[in-house]
Amino acid sequence: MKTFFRLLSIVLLCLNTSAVMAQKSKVETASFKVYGNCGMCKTRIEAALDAKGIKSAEWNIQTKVLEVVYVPSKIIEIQIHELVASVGHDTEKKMAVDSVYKQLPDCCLFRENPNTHTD
Ligand SMILES: [Cu+2]
Repeated sequence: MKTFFRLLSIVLLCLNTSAVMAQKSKVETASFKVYGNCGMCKTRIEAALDAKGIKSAEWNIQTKVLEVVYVPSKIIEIQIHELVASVGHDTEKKMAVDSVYKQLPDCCLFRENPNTHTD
C-alpha cells in the first residue's frame, strides 16, 4: 500500500509539472494597426518589440497591421502598444509622445505625410 501511494504521488507530481509547463509555453497573437510609412518604420517598430515575452513581431507596410506573438504570462497587450509608442509610432490604443515622434526622420512622419513610400 505504501508503494501505491508513493507511485500515486509521483504521478500527481508529473501531471502538475506538465500542467505548469503547458501554461508557461502558452502564446497568444495580437494584431492591431500601427501608423508608419516605410521600411525604416518597419525596422524601428519590430526592433522595439525585441523584448521579454515577445516571440515574434511583424509589421506590414501596406496594411499597417502589426502581428505579435507573445507569452501572456510575461507581457500584456497594452505593454506591446506602449513599446511601439515609445519609439515614436502611434497605435490604436497608444499615441507616441510628440517629443519622440518629432525626432523621426522626415519620411517617417506619418501624421503629416501618411503617403510617403507607398508606391
Ligand atoms: Cu519610416
